[in-house]
Amino acid sequence: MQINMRIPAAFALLFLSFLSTTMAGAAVDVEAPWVREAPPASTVLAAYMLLNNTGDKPRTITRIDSPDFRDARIHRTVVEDGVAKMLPVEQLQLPASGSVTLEPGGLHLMLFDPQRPLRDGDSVILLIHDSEGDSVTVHAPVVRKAGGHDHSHHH
Ligand SMILES: [Cu+2]
Repeated sequence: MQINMRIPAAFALLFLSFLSTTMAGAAVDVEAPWVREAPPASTVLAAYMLLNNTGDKPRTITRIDSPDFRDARIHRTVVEDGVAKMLPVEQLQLPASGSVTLEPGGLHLMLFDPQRPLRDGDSVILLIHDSEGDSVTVHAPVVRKAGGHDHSHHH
């Protein structure tokens, strides 16, 4: 009797995991998200990731935000006359079956005023919203890495 009771539950779980996989496939898929650990005095951090559009229609990322920070903005680093500048990016276009990379020295997510001190090994939540009204929740590890100081420039 106990076994008979458990089998439907197992099938329900299988069905639920199938559903969530299907729903994730309809939206944007995020690979290798990470947040660069900032110096202790810094209140600005940068996050990087690979955004994949698994669908056959273009998608637009309209906003990325985080409950772990007061604010978050997508930026692009450009070098003009040998000086690195960061420009706001209002929207990120993902071509059909294409991807966009946020990486040091290029596109990145700027994270302002963490709600708690964040050190290497911690994890933060990022919410990626798109023009279809879908959103993806991502757990991004905080990593200590040298170089590519996107967060240390003027704001
Ligand atoms: Cu920036």
